[in-house]
Amino acid sequence: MIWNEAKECMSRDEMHNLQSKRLVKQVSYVYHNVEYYRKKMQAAGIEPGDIRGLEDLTKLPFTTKNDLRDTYPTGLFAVPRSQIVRIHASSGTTGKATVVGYTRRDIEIWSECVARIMTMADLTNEDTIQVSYGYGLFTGGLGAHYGAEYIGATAVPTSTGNTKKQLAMMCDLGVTAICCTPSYLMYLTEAIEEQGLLPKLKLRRSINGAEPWTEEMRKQLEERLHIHAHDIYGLSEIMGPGVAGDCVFHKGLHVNEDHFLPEIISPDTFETVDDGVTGELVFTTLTKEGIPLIRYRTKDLTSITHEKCECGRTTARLSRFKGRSDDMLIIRGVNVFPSQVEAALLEMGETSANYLMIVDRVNNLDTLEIQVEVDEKFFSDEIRELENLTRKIAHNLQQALLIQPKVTLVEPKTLQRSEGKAVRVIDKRKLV
Ligand code: DLL
Repeated sequence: MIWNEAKECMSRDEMHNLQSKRLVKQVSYVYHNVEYYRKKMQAAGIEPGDIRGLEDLTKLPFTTKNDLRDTYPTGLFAVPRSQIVRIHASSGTTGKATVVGYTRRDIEIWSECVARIMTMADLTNEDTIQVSYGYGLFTGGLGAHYGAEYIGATAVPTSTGNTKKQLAMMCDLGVTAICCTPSYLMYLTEAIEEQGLLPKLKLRRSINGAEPWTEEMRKQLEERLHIHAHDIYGLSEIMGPGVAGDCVFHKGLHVNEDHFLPEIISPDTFETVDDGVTGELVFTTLTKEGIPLIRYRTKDLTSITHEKCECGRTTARLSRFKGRSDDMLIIRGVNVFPSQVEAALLEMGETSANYLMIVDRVNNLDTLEIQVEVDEKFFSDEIRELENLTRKIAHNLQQALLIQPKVTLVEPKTLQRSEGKAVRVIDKRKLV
């Protein structure tokens, strides 16, 4: 089944024309409604009239997370607050979150994009879909939920955590599909095996994303749970889950290209690279009203193909994501930048900015330990004082990162110094 055949199967020429038309409109829209963009375009010597179609795309300046930080919280919104019906947020590179806003039409389009991807994964209104992504400022829960309702399926909004309840719902309600991070599905798989629940499950599909995973991990999940596992990609800045997803042939993630225009660039030269060559994914929103973004650098590394897929869809496909070109970590589905740790530590004054993040995966769940060097002035031999300080640091870091790290204090000048780039992160996770 294809949710929107007219859009997902149009000829490449038709798609090119549609994207060109929408690009011209979106550029004029941001120019006239977002002061920051107007100034940015003026500084680059560009007027909306200079952009006549896709061939002029590369004349436009890039947008990065820094632009969102500089305009925090809502400086890139293109409509008054009265037209914003929903806010989501994700981690910024320092203390400040990245805030995004949606109009009613944005939510409608988002829901359709997720509906297309669920349909690609063979889900229909006959399915019962458990949504085990977090509901809240994170886009995963509500994004998947609206898509599930859009196709008329039965949504079960369990959100994250409470594995016992998750498993009870799955068994008792005859859940046929689950949306969650691949690492959480791996964790659930172990619990299912341990408790011998597989015969009680009706699960047949999963839709996993929000973090990098491998083809090997997909195969393992499929074999151990007797399901088909699908990849879903998205990011808050562009929309949330549903920017792209893979069909039953698993030959790359189909981009909802009539709404999000993809480019792959070399992160070094910023030039467009050829189909099949790995580079950084850049998106221009084509129909966004709340927070339209022009040439947004996702920092995600992948390659693209424009060949028609066996499933009949003609939309461009992205290869499985290969990592990122910046230092963002995804820990239990939460985006974490080392710079957030640094900012939080420096704000406290009692610690130095010397820290080491150790990320691991134990029983399929991510763990984060942060070793922190205490400032000489505040270092004490009193165990109670050190315990209090540890608790305080852990609390502040949890507030900043939105996940609970294990904090270990180390004596001044014990973390290894480096002559070049400081090593701030040791990621011991193996993706399989
Ligand atoms: O993670 C949106 C989402 C929710 C996608 C649920 C899929 C499922 P952010 O929190 O803004 O949004 O994080 C976006 O997560 O730039 C990638 O680095 C990473 N990411 C998301 N999906 C995938 C995937 C959501 N399928 C960032 N494979 C992105 C690899 C992914 N990385």
